[in-house]
Amino acid sequence: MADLTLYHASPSRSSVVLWMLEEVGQPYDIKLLSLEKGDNRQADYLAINPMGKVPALRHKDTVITELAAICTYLADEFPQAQLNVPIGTPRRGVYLKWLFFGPGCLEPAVVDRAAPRKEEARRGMLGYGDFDTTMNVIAQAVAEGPWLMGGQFTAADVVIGANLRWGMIFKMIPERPEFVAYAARIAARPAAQRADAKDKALASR
Ligand SMILES: N[C@@H](CCC(=O)N[C@@H](CS)C(=O)NCC(=O)O)C(=O)O
Repeated sequence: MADLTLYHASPSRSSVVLWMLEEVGQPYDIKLLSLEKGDNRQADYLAINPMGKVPALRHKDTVITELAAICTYLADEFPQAQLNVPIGTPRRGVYLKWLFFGPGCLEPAVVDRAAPRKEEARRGMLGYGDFDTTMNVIAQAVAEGPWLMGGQFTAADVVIGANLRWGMIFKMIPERPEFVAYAARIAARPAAQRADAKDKALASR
């Protein structure tokens, strides 16, 4: 049994952590849940994540939830994979900005657009401001690339990149040339390819 166990539904937001685990390269087990059958609402899983959501990651005796937190944790815990920017480096501030930008700005901007409110919220009330500004900020960062932190691929690319990839597949994010080129760079990564293949096999079970 590996020290790391991913509670996963295939495909879902936990697929982001599956990719991250492939980037990290440490052994891990998968506990597959069916959201359709409501496995995530059963008492044994609610004891792991009371939110009833995937992903959750067990590392030894500790359970971590929230995909951006899990990716940040894995990058710091296994620095040999060089997916983090270490404490003590000012650039870490920028790296953390992108890790928080995923769940704090990108995801709410995309979800709000897909499921709009009856009454439009004031820009100042929304943490992401507005959809177009959010997209422009990311487009500029990935255009400079190849990765969000320049030459170094990091956990921030997993968090933001997965969201862009899925968002474009589901037509929730515009296929801007900067995003398409960034997604192609991601798709060429062996770890992303391994994760995609594993997820496909798991989904067909
Ligand atoms: N804030 C969570 C969101 C996780 C999430 O919404 N997961 C979905 C799958 S994509 C889920 O578990 N849905 C099942 C449900 O809510 O019943 C994260 O970023 O990890």
